[in-house]
Amino acid sequence: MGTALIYDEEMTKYKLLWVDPVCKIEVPERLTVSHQALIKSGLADRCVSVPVREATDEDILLVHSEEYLEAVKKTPYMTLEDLQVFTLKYGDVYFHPNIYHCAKLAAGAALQLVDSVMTGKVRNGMALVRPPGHHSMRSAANGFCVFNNVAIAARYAKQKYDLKRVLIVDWDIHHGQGVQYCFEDDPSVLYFSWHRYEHQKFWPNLRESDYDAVGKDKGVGFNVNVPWNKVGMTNSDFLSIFCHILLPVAYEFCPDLVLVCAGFDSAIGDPEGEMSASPDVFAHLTHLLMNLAGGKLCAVLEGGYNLTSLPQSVCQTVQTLLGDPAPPSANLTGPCRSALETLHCVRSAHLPYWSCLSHAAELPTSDVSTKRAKLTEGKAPQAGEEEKKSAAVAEWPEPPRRVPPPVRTAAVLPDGVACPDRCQRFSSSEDPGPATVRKLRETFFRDANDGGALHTLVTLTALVEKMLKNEVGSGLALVSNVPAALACAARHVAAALNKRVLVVCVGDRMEVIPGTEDGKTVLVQFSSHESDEQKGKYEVPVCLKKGCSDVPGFMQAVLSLLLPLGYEFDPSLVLLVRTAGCEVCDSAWQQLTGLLQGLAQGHTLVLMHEEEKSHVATTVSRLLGDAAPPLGPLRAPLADHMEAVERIRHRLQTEWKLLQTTTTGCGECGES
Ligand code: FKS
Ligand code: ZN
Repeated sequence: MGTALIYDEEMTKYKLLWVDPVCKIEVPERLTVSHQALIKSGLADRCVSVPVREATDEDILLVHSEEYLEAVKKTPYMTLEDLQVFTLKYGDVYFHPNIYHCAKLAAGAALQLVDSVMTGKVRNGMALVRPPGHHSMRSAANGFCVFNNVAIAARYAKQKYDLKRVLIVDWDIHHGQGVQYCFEDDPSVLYFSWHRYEHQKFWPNLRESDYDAVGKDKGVGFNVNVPWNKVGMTNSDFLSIFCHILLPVAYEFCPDLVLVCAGFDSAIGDPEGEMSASPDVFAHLTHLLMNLAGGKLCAVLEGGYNLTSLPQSVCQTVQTLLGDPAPPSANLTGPCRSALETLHCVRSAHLPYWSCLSHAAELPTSDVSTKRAKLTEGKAPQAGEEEKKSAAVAEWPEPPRRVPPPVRTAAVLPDGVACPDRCQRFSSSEDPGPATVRKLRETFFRDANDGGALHTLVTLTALVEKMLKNEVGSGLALVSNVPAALACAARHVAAALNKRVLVVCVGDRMEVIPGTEDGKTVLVQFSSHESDEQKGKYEVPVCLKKGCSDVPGFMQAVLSLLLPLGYEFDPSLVLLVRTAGCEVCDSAWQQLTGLLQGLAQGHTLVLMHEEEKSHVATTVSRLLGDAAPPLGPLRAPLADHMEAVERIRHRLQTEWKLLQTTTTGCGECGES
C-alpha cells in the first residue's frame, strides 16, 4: 500500500499584491521548491499522485459560516482596493482574486487525501497546499489561512466514514487556534499543538494558547497545548514532548485516523519559528505517528518559510511515509530547562484527564510559574543560570541521503519454517574460518558440541555485519538457544565492531545476558521477575509484576522509558528478544517492534525461540514497515506498573536526559 502525494500547480497562482512586511513570507515558491525537491529526490515518483478537487460549499460549511463563505466568494471579483479593504477585517492575511479558488483546492486536497486513505487506496499521504488552514476560524480568515483545511478534513472524515476518534497533530510552530476553537468541546477530536508562545508575547498572542486551555465541556482533556516559551528548541525538546506527552495520550485515545497540520516553520532556519530542530527530526515525528490508527495518516502542509529547510523537511516526511528506514537520531542531549518547564506544566494540566499521566509528579504548576517570573524579572541572571537557548544560526548540513538497503528484511529460519513474502531467507555462505569457530565454541558451547547451534551463531554474526553495512535492513532469527544467540550477536556488535547496541528483552528473565560494562551495550529487560538490584545506567530491568499482560503499563514503559532512552543512546543496532514465556500480547509486541524501527536506522534484529514461530509473519510485517494493528483505547495502567516505570525514570534521568519530565531532577525529593 502506497503513499499519496497531492499537489496542483494552480495553488501557486496567487500572491501578495501590495506591500505588507507581515505577509511577504507567504510566497508561491514555498510550494514549488517543496514539490521540486520531491521530484529531484525521486520521492514524488514513488508516490501515488492523487488529483486535487475543489471543496464544495457543503464541505466548507462543515466548519465555516455561510456569511463568511459568501463573503470570500466575492473576492475574485474585487478590485485591488476592495481586496485590501476586505483583508483589513482579518489579522495577518492577504486576499487575491485567485485565492478563493486556491483555498477551495487546498481544502479539497485534504479531502481527497482523506478519501484515498480511508478507502484503502493508499496507506497514508501528504498534500502540498496553499493557502494553509489552521488559523482560519468559523467566520474569519487569519494568519495566511482562508479555510481550515484540516478541520474540514476531520469533520468530513468523521461524517463520511463514521469515525469515532480523530487525532490532529499540529507540529507547525504557530498555534492553530482555528482548529482549537472548532473542536474544543468535542471529545471525538483530540487536538495537539506545540507553538512558539514566549509567555503570550508571540503571535497570535492568545491567552488560550497556553497549556491550561485543555478543552471545554465534554471536550475537556481533548485539547493539548504545548507552548514554547523560548526560541531555539532542538530535536531533543521536540522528541521529549512526543515521548512524554503526545504519544502516551495518543495511544490512550486510540485514533481511527491521524491528521497532521504539517507546518515546517518549526524547523531550523525559519524566520518565524526561530527554532533549531533539524529537518530530519520530521522523519522521527512522522515515524512515531505511523503506528497509530493502523497507519492511516494524512499530512497537510501548513507553514514553513525558509526555502531551504522547508523542502528538506517535506522530503524527510514523505520519505518516512513511504516506509524508508529512519535517519540516525544523533546528538540528542536532552531537553532544555524551558522545555522541561513546559513539559511539566502540560503534564500537570492534563493529569486529571489521561491515566497515562496520572503519576506525573504533581508539583504545583504555580511554583514553576513563580520561579519563571523571578528568573525573568529580577537582576541579570548569574553566569550559567541564563538559558543557553537562542535563535539558531541559519546554517545546517543538508540531511544525509537515506539509502534503503538492498534487502529490507532477512530471516534466519530452521528448515521447514516458511519464509514470509517480501522477506529474504538468510544463510551465510562465507566460511567463518577456524579461529572464529573456535572462539564461538569456547565462548558459548564449552560443554556441548552442537554443530547446528554453532552454525546459527556463525550465520547471525554474518547477518549482523550485513545490517551494519546497510546491505540488510532488519532481520529475524528463530533459534533454539536464545541467550547464546543474543550474547553472540550483542558481543559481536559491541566488542568486535565497536558499535552501540540496544538490547530489548521481553519475557522470562534471561540467565545469560550480554555484559554492559563496555558502555556500548544497553540492556532493557521487560519481565515479571522482581529485581531490587540498583543496576547502572546501561542495565535497565523493567519489572511488570503482573506480567506484560497489562498492555497500558507495558506501553507506558515503551513510550516514556524505552523510546527516549533508545533515542538518546542512538544505537547502531537493536536486538529485540522475545523469550519463550513472553506474556506480552501480540498487538503490544507489534507496536513495540514497529516503534523500535525508528532507532538504528531501522536495523533491528529480532531473536525468537523456535517455539514462537507463529509470530514470525506478523513480526516480519512490522520489520518491513507495515503499520501495527491498533491496540484499542487503553484503560489505566496498573498502579504498580506505573510506579515501577516512574521509579526507573527517576533513577536514570540524571544519566539519560531524555527521561526527564521536570526541571528539578526529581519531582518528589527535590533533588537536582
Ligand atoms: C509575527 C507575525 C506573525 C503571521 C504568521 C502566520 C503563520 C501562518 C502559519 C500557517 F501554517 F498557517 F501558514 N504573522 N512575526 O505558518 O501558521
Ligand atoms: Zn506556522
